[in-house]
Amino acid sequence: MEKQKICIMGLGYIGLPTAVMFATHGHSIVGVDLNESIINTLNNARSTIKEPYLDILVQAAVKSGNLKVKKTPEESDVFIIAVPTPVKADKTADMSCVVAATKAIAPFLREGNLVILESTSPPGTVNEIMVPILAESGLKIGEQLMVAHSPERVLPGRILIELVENNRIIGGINQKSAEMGRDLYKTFVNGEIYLTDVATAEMCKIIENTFRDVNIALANELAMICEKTGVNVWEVIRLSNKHPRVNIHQPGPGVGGHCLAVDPWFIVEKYPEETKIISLARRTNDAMPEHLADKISFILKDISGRKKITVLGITYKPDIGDIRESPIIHLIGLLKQRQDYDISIVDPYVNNSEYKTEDLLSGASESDLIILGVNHKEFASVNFKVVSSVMRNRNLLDTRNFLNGDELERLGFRYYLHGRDYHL
Ligand code: SAJ
Repeated sequence: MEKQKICIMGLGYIGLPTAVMFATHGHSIVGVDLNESIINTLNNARSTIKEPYLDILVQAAVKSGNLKVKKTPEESDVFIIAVPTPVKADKTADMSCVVAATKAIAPFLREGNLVILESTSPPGTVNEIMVPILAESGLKIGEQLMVAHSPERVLPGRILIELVENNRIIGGINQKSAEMGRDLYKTFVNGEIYLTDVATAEMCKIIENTFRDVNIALANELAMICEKTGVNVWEVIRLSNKHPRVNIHQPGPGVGGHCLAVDPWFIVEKYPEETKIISLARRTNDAMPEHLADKISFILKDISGRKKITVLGITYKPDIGDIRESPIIHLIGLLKQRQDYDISIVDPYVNNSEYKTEDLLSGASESDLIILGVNHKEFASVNFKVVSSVMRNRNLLDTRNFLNGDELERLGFRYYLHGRDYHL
């Protein structure tokens, strides 16, 4: 495909990697973001997001002259919208960034342009929210201006690999819009590209993440049942998954991140009557920190004086630094509300002024309980013999079935496993 000028609105977790992929494959990219510090950092060829290999690609894209970052859009061949679509306190989607980005590009649209929405959005967004704004350009939608939805599907921690390898769905407001989208993404996508209509593409994206959320809720419900039964949920899942058609997900402290913990609400908002399983699953996963807080109160109930808890890992999943919607952060909040615990945090991936981290030995010093919150790979090689020597009481709660319980018990720990031990 000949070189295209592509304007990408929003340079976050999806917009930035997408921009550098297009830029390093020969297209000319205008990246637009409202945040001055993001603009300056990127124009200095430094990445604003921690993601494997992204810094190298940002450098290549900016130094080649193919990626320029600014505050406002300009005339282009293609416009890609990759702005956040968070959920509000009332669990409905906050579409203000999509609306603002669509309004911002409207004055720069010309005949023959393609507008693509990548942000995960409630069903109906393209036709009900975007098309009326785009029509204000005076261009005939579907004839002079093409519009498509190509939902992002990449996994944080593997974004660049998955941008290339994953299959993609592109939904167009008509066949031509979808085909133009396919020709563009083929620049760097090696996976299959499936064409469909916008409403189908919107529904696919939401249900993919909902599928995972519902399955995790089932695993979490099973964990709570197993605790009452005195059975080890991890062993139940391991053995059940030997069945050729069973794939039970992993229980844990809850579901975090900006996707699984958010997207299912978009479908609940639109179809409240029908989404009984989906909303119950969402609430089940959201309640897991509460369940763990009860368990922690139980573990610490006989210890007198002020109690200290050491939390290993506060991110929403392992080996990344992202703490958005992290269930462990919710758990810390609940623990602070319930009792005046001393809480120390150990997390090699987090550098955050609100959540100060400590090194392991000072964090564990005089501690009454270690909680393994996230299974960062670094925690697999912790020397718990040394750690135990600085603790006041040797209790350990493993929320992920990550540590060697037998070994810890040999070292004098009382090892509590989420999904197995809980006797109120
Ligand atoms: N989790 C469990 N048990 C499991 C799997 C995950 O408790 O069996 C928890 C994790 O600990 C984490 C949360 O769920 O807190 C989400 O983690 P994840 O790795 O499942 O997914 P995300 O949110 O990082 O990325 C998802 C991906 N969607 C799917 O796998 C269907 C990704 O492909 C999407 O692009 C991304 O959402 C998105 O942006 O929508």
